[in-house]
Amino acid sequence: MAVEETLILVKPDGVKRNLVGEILRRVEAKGYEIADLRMVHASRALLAAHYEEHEGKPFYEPLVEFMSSGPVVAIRASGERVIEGFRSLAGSTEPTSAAPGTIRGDLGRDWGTSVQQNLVHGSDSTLSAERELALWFA
Ligand code: DAT
Ligand code: MG
Repeated sequence: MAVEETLILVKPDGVKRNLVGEILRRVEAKGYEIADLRMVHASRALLAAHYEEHEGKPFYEPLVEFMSSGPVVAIRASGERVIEGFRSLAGSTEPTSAAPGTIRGDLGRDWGTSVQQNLVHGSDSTLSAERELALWFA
């Protein structure tokens, strides 16, 4: 299996809660390499491009609103099967029911705004990883 790269985002809730270090620690402890990292207060245009697959869904507007509510940390991580591996570290989308041991399961919960504040984003395929890395590390 070839070495892959993926885009990880620590979302505004993770930054506000001072969990950047804890999330990076888990990525590094798993053995992935932090190849690049930047803090960004994302523009609406960047978020629209990033979340284009969700445009028109009921949660789209609140999602873009939330993602522009504060800075996020964008990480280029690399390693064998890192795309799948980080999705596994992150846990399932809903933090309340995400498995303990995962980032969302251990550190996230429902704060009254449904599944929105789930701390991290991770690319879900080689195609989306390539597309998303080009957006965030242009
Ligand atoms: P994931 O982040 O696990 O890949 P996704 O790509 O389906 O999940 O959705 C992107 C983000 O949108 C997700 O992290 C949180 C939000 N979201 C997804 N489904 C939602 C829903 N039913 N209600 C509110 N927010 C939702
Ligand atoms: Mg997704």
